[in-house]
Amino acid sequence: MANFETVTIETDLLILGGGMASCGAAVEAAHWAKKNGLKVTLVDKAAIDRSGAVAMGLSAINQYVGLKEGDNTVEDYVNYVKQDLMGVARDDLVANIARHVDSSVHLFEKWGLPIWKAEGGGYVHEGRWQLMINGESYKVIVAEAAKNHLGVDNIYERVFIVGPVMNGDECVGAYGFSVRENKFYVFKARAIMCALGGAVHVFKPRSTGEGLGRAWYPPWNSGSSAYFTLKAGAEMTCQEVRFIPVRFKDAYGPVGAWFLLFKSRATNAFGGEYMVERRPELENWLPYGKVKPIPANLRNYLGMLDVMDGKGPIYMRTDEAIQKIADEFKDDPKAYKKKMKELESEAWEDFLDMTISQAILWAASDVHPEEKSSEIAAAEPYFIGSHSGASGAWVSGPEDLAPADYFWGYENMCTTKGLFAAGDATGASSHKFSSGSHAEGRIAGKAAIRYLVNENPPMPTIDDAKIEALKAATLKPLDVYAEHKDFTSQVDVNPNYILPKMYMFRLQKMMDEYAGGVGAQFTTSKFMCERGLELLGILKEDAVHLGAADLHELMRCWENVHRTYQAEAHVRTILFREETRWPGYYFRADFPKLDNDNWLCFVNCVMDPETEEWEMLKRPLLPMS
Ligand code: SFD
Ligand code: AMP
Repeated sequence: MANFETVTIETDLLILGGGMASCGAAVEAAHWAKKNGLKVTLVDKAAIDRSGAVAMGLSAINQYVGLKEGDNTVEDYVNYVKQDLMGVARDDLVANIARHVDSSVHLFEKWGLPIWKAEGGGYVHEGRWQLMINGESYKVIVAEAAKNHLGVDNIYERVFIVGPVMNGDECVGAYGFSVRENKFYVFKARAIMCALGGAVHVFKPRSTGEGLGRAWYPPWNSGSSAYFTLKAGAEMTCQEVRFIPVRFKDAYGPVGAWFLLFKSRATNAFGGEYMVERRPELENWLPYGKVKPIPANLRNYLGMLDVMDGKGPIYMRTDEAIQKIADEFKDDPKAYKKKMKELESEAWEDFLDMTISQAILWAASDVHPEEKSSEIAAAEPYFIGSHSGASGAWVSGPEDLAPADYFWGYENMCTTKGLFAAGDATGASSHKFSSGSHAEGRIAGKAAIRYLVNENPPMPTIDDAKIEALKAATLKPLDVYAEHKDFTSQVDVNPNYILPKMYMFRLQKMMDEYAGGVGAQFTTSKFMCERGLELLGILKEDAVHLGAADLHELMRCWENVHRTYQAEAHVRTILFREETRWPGYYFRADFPKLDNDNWLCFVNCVMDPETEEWEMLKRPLLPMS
């Protein structure tokens, strides 16, 4: 076996991941831990200054309720989220985040994040819930606060978490390895918070050759939250609710600022506006087809109908939108010129703040947004419980809001005792985005400390033999590669192992073809899902033959194992829900309609961590208490 030192760390609360939710958890948990003499430790596969989805920065904060300003109520936000998800969301979880999110935003501002201010005072809104920011350094600012509260000695960077350490049905820690040194890590903890992000590259991306790796959500979020919680025996929810973002084509520039701030139209190649011409289609999806704003998946769907009718490409009319705003100043040439300059720079900054590659693509292809429209397209599916998807762990709500069936003692605790989750790792509480994920992390971090204080669980003991077995399994791809690499002259073609990239291509191909990816026009059926599961089963058998030449490839191997479990949870749940509830995200060709009588409910699943047998469950949608 590869020669790796084993490093064991004991802590009271272990925070997994260093993204928005974890940085929120760190700040809050550190505060309460200090009062109670407890230790909090955080682990990230990368460096927290630039890790996770906000690594490149963001140009907007998408959840701000404005409670102090009297702009909206918590109920307004709950209604918005529920409507956008075609009726399927946990009111108690969404409300809990909505009532705390503004304070996270105020903290960001206090820590130095520049939020745009209107001339008469107050924040500049992109839309009803969204604030414009100069967010290139957003993550650096949020990470700095987490570091200051936790202390850098309690932060482990560049340590990849492979999975949970279980004692029976209790989660007692996590294990993983350094991606820079030959070290195997075991973290023993009395409570654990999982916030390892969403999942990208489970489906075949649109770019498979040149541009491979470019995706909307970060490719380094690879399904670790789903794997960790599933392997800890936690119940999962909404695993069918993937997110398909419509984005500027090929470099995935965001559309929110264009639709909401610049009030741009999107039109097909014939100049027709699908949101207007296809309006009658919305009658087929009532009551959600009639709500405002029209749910994201239905907006997608109307555009997709145009594409399927051969009316593509679809264009964002940036030129027209900019011109329309500037025209208000056309009687004053000096003011007009100034406004044009300002709009032009806002257009570029929107991308430079969070999707730099889109600005590069514009520059490389001679696009002047004030002169020329740009193509937009529906992207490949992503798993992201914090945005407009909903997949994640099924967690307890807060005592004052959750109905009895949704409450088991501590906010954001999974159905596995002592394991908490937040951000992309929790389901049925969509539209939290960066700010809501931070707020949810704070909620979970505080609840985890309360759990430690109230229940005082013992520091776990973990059998040495179990640690050795986990270590051997974790490092196996290095051994497989070392043993067989000289069998062929070409390292990527070898009958004795499969390299992580090949494995990923295989996973992506089957998900694309059988589970409704871009290549299948987002369409699947019972028979396609069943065949997909058969092929996934064979892929899982082959995972033991993954080979890794170095630490980086070892990480790639485990990322792909994590993706596989996210994929399986997804296909099983799509198969179980016999209706089409989110056209524009996916279609069940054999059940092409909404079925509110039978399926206005959550679909949950649990995987037995040992036998890996799955149980599918229906859970009722209950209002807040
Ligand atoms: O415009 C392991 N998001 C947006 N949110 C906004 O508020 N405004 C926007 O403008 C947003 N847009 C946007 C967004 C994201 C991206 C990528 C783009 C545009 C291009 C969404 C938010 O970013 C998102 O909701 C939150 O970041 C979610 O927070 P969290 O904590 O659940 O996930 P994370 O921040 O990605 O952090 C994950 C962490 O886990 C680590 N990790 N560590 C150890 N071992 C492993 N195995 C690990 N696997 C992952 C990561 O390194 C990271 O630290 S817009 O498009 O809507
Ligand atoms: P996006 O850039 O698509 O992630 O959008 C940012 C925010 O604006 C999210 O809260 C979206 O739900 C919202 N949004 C984007 N486009 C629209 C639209 N056409 N109508 C209403 N809300 C939108």
